[in-house]
Formats: sequence, structure tokens, C-alpha cells
Amino acid sequence: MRQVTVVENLLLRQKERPMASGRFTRLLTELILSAKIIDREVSKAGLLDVLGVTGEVNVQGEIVQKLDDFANKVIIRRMERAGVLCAMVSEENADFIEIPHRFPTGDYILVFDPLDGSANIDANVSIGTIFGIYRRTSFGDQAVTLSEILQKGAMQVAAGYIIYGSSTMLVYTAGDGVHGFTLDPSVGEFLLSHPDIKIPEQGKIYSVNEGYSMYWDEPTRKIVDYFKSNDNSLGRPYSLRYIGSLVSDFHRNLLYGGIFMYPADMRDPRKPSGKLRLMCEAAPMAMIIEQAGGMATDGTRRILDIEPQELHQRVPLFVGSKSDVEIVQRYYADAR
Ligand code: P6P
Repeated sequence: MRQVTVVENLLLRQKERPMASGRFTRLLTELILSAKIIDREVSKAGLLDVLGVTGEVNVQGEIVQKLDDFANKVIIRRMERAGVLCAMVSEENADFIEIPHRFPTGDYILVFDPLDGSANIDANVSIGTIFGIYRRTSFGDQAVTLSEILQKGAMQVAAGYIIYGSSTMLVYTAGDGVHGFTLDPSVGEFLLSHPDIKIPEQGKIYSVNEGYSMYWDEPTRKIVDYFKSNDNSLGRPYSLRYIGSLVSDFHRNLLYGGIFMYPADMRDPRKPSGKLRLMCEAAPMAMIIEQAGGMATDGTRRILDIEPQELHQRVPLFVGSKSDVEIVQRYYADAR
């Protein structure tokens, strides 16, 4: 296959809709450089003292892994200088990140989880960076406001992830299909390896942490029983595959077909919304899956239609093959 870089692919596919003044290209280029820097540290994590924790606790109340912290700093420092952003949202930061006045700004907003699945770092499990890109909704040079940032996922102009695994891949969409690029370390470039990814209409895999089944609501219990039975449309039980790293579980299901579930968790009736964050995790994955022909719901609502009320709002997530996610919607509709 001819070696096609991310920018070449973007320009080829955007010829009828050039992404404005090349600012999007610059954003992507800087994000890719951040990913290469993170990849270098992740790939040698076992050799250096970057394993383990910093001892700090992030806004989610989770102990910050050193690589988490490193990845967050790399993205913030590189992207704030890119001259294309007016704000950033990181899963690791409580508030949104304004661009320091000494740097030029632009109209894009970058939302990201710098290193998802980081609890798996020490076990050498694949982890990833997840991102979503929005445009600011007001114009002029006044400071961006929180209300401008709290946009529903359908407003994303692009979304993607980098998976640091047996090979490092960038998978993203700018609204015209999903494309996968594999990092070729010999040239230091992400090269097109998976053009126009489409998820199979129906899968044979379900991904959920069954250990929490006692905390699930009734529809979720029935849904998981459906996938484990002979009475589903496959005529036999789906295989359970669960890595505990969203990017890894999502990537496998995107390529092979299947459904990933992080359901509502009834442990705290005041917060029956599961663990995953709407803006930094669910919405980017939802844009990717829809562009690949799949679906993403919280059980009743399309993920991309959910208007965030706060930056780190959590949401139940059912994402994957269209016919498998439609089963979820049917069970929740029957429960209403
Ligand atoms: P649990 C990783 O911490 C993460 O945010 C996702 O990457 C992953 O899908 C999920 O949590 C795993 O959560 O509760 O099953 O360990």
C-alpha cells in the first residue's frame, strides 16, 4: 500500500470540504507529535521509573499514575502553543484549561483523556489517549466560557484515539469515515493502515465487567443475559472479552464487531450514571462508532445528543455493532 500520512489522507478526503485555513491540519499535526512523545515514554515505561504513581489524586478521585501525569502535561504544553485552540478540557483537570495570553489562539476546543486505562500501565496492557474536537460557538476575541464548552457530542468536528499497544495506532474521524494509521517507528510517521473502517452490523463479543452485576439495573441484567443465552440472534452465547481498558476493548470491537457496556451503577442511587465521562470518553467514541456504522447510547438516549451539564459528567455507555446496541434500546424501552 502506498505510504499515506494522516495529513495527506485528510487533504485527499477533504478536497471537497477543505478544513478552513489549515488550522485543523495544524491541530492534528501537534496532537500527533504529542502522541509520539507519549508513545516513546509508554514503550519504555518498564525500564524507567515512570511506573507507579505520583501519589497525587486527580479530579476524579483517582490516584494519578506517573505516565498519566506525563501524558497530560505533554498534551497541554504542546497544544496551548499550537495557536489553534481557545480552550482545552482534560479528564485530569477539574476546570477547563484556558490558553495563556502569551500564545496565539484559535477557534477549536480540544477535549481529551490523556491516558485512558492507566490503571493497567504496570501490567503492560494497551492504554490510550482519547480526544474530541469542537469549534467555539461565539466569535470575537472574548474569553471562552464554560457554556461554550459544554457542547453535545454531535457538535464534534472530529474525534479519535491513539492506542499504545503491540503497535501504536491513531484511529480518528473528521466526519467522513473512520481511518486507522499505524506508527512506523522507522520513519516516525503514522501511515494509513486501515482506510474507512466499518464495524460489522452484528458482533459475537460482549464486553462488560460482570463483577458488578449486583449493581446493575434490571434492563442491563436482562441485556447481558440475552447475550449469554442461545436465544439471541446469533443462536449461541456471545464471547465475553473485557480488558478493562476502554480504548483496547473499543478498538477490538470496532474491528471484529461486538458491544462494549459500562452500565449505570446503582451503588449510589444519587449517581446512577456509571464510571465513564461523557465529554472525554463516551462522546468521542460515539462519533467514531457512528462514522463506522455502529451506534452508541446510554440505554435510552443517543450519546451524541446528550447535552453535558458539567465537564466531568458521567454517563452509562453501550457502544458497538448496530444490531447489538439496538437490543439494548429495546430492553430499556420495554422497561419504561
Ligand atoms: P472497571 C479505565 O480506568 C477505565 O476508565 C476505562 O478505560 C475502562 O473501560 C474502565 O475504566 C474499566 O473500569 O470498573 O471495569 O475496572
